[in-house]
Amino acid sequence: SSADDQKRLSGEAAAELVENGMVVGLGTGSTAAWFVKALAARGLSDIRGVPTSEATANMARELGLPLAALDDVKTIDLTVDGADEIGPGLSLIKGGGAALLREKLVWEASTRCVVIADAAKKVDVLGKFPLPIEVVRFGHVHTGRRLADIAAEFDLPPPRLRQADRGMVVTDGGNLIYDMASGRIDEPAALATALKSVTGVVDHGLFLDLADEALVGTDQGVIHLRP
Ligand code: DER
Repeated sequence: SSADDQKRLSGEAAAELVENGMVVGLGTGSTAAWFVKALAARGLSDIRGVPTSEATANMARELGLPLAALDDVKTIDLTVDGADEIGPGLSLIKGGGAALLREKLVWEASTRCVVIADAAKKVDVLGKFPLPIEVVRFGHVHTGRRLADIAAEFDLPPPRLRQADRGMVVTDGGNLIYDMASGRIDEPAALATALKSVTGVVDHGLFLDLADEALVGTDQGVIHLRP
């Protein structure tokens, strides 16, 4: 099956986890879009969705899913979201879609977080996918230099400002993204701590000890992973 088929299978499997009455965190990206679509198709009468991006909010609204703002709910029962890489212990790299800050805030408010993905996302060690780092716009070139110093401590090349065809990528929160190419991240926890200590860094795409389980679409159907 193709990667898109595998994404759809995992998204549809995750939609079955939702029960009426739940507050559901709605992830961002192409895999999460399959989940949102499948959830809307269930037509549950009493759920509320908390979107992790404007893109997901727009899609959910078009599909008639009732939404709530994160601060309007006490807790989120279940969040379903994609990932760029799924590593050991369900450690993740996220942020390919530049939504990592709202995603991480929704995840941390959730009782249960389920990752959905196609088989290619599962890796033995994190880091083939460049690590996204969210940076405030003010003085970002100087922040970028401080990030380069951190990268050098981990023998990694200097992170690069993420550009799209119309210039810098700006997140829903008005921040910028620097991507840190690595090849492999042997000490994700140490790198996460080092990045958060840099003035101007808001957060990064390492999601460590946040995923409770993963539903991965494969050629043999959906496999269920736990940390
Ligand atoms: O940006 C994100 O964190 C997305 O969840 C991303 O990691 C997965 O996007 P995809 O489902 O389109 O591959």
